[in-house]
Amino acid sequence: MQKICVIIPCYNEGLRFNIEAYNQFLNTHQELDMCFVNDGSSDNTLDLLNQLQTRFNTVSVMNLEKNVGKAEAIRYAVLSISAENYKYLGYLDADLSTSLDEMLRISTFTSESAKFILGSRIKTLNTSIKRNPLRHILGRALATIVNTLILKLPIYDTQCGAKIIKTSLAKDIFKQPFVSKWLFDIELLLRINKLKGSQFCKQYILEVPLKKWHDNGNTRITFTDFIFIPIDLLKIYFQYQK
Ligand SMILES: Nc1nc2c(ncn2[C@@H]2O[C@H](COP(=O)(O)OP(=O)(O)O)[C@@H](O)[C@H]2O)c(=O)[nH]1
Ligand SMILES: [Mg+2]
Repeated sequence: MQKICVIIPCYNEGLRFNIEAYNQFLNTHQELDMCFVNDGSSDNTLDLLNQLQTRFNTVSVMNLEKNVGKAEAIRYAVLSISAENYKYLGYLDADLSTSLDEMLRISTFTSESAKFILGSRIKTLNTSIKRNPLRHILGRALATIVNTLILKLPIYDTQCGAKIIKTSLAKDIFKQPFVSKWLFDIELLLRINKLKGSQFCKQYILEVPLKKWHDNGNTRITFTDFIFIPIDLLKIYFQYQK
């Protein structure tokens, strides 16, 4: 089986990067390759990533001299990675709010009928989902707006930072730059809808409830980023109406 490559964008992760968790996982698992993208960090992030690259042949590091933001950093990697080497590409936040074990678990859901897999943060008796309450409320409001007015598909959680996409599909939907900085996951879904239609979305997009998601409470998103979310939503609305 061709392997999955997980892209991990990293911007000034020096203080919160849990290199031990990465070491432990990489020592015992070869199922996932990891491609770290240093997004123009001004701290020691690149050194930490290089340490992992030296230690493990399942790890590669891309380095962007200037900061371009999460969406564009992931887009750069998706377009750079050779489609011949991987059947699926994924992406994951560096803070491991979704753990590497959970990422491995959701990767087992890939199949001919699951071409776009979303980790979903659904809090139930049987899951351990720890989110900042304000972020949770804002997330639910965002999902409601997106479901009813923009995407018109009942996707519970578009914003969880853990996704896996069939490489050929990823190459298509990452081709163009994104209009939003933090809502690019919504743009990806809109692009699939536009390219393939809603029937395809219903058939091939799979939401997998995560068993565990713990916010590490140390967000890289700034207050200004939050202010721009309604503006980004409007940009997306008009961009994808065309
Ligand atoms: N804030 C920020 N994060 C970036 C940037 N480029 C890449 N990232 C990465 O995007 C991921 C998500 O960031 P995080 O702070 O965990 O977001 P949150 O969990 O939604 O609050 C992390 O892996 C960051 O290192 C950037 O320019 N700004
Ligand atoms: Mg985070």
